[in-house]
Amino acid sequence: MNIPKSHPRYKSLLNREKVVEALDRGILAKAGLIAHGRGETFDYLIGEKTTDIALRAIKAAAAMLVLAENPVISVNGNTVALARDEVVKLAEELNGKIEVNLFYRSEERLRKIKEFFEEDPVIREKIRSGKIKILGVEDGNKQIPNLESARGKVSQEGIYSADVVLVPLEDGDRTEALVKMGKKVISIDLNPLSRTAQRSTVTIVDELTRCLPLLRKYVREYKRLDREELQRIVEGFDNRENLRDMLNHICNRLRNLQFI
Ligand code: PTJ
Repeated sequence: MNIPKSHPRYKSLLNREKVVEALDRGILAKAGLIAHGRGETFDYLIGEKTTDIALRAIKAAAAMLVLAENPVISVNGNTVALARDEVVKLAEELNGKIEVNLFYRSEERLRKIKEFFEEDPVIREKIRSGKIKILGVEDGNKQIPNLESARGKVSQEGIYSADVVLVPLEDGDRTEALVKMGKKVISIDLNPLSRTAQRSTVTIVDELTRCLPLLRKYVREYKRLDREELQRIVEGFDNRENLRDMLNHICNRLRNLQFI
């Protein structure tokens, strides 16, 4: 569909197109459409902008990623459909590790998602030269303890040995299991009430495609800071307080919204 750039909901419609296309290609789980719709609803309530509250979480997440020894970006169908290129750019600023980890896991979807990365010549070259690694497809043979869902299958080189895992939009059980393993989990989730949001070390309540470029910007900037300064940024952040602020923001907006 040709969406005119002047359309007030251009970005949102473009993202819808991307998820629908990814469904047709077998990259997105069917339930991914429902998850996307839930995200849109929360974004409406938040105001479809990166709030200062989310920005505080983005900064803490960036500092945590720069401090990490072995960070991994976990991707599912929705993340790849919406933000493949941006995920690659962020991974390049870190150690290059991206792991495909699916709730509705099938060998076919794992393969299709890997192929989706590889079909872009620029990304293919980055994979060939070792700048980027797509893990979890052939090497998902380690098990996250106490996690029965298919998300429990992870790569030794990736999520299993990671100290910090970036988890854009997912269901909550894995976050809890990763935190129990002693890992720090940074999640991106528009729903501040979700289990993922509540259990993460740092929760960025913002739309994925809006916050990833910001996260990358701060990662680049923070690489120039010393470790003590980075620690201060991380320690100065309180996730529960941030989530509470976000809920208050939504409540205030609802109270003050007028019909147009
Ligand atoms: O690809 P798979 O097989 O791993 O499956 C992925 C989905 C997303 C289907 C699966 O993890 C799932 O069912 O997730 P949930 O429980 O629906 O949670 C998804 C969360 O992401 C919801 O809280 C949404 O509000 C949120 N969300 C949706 N779209 C976005 C988003 N958050 C940020 N940016 C978005 N674009």
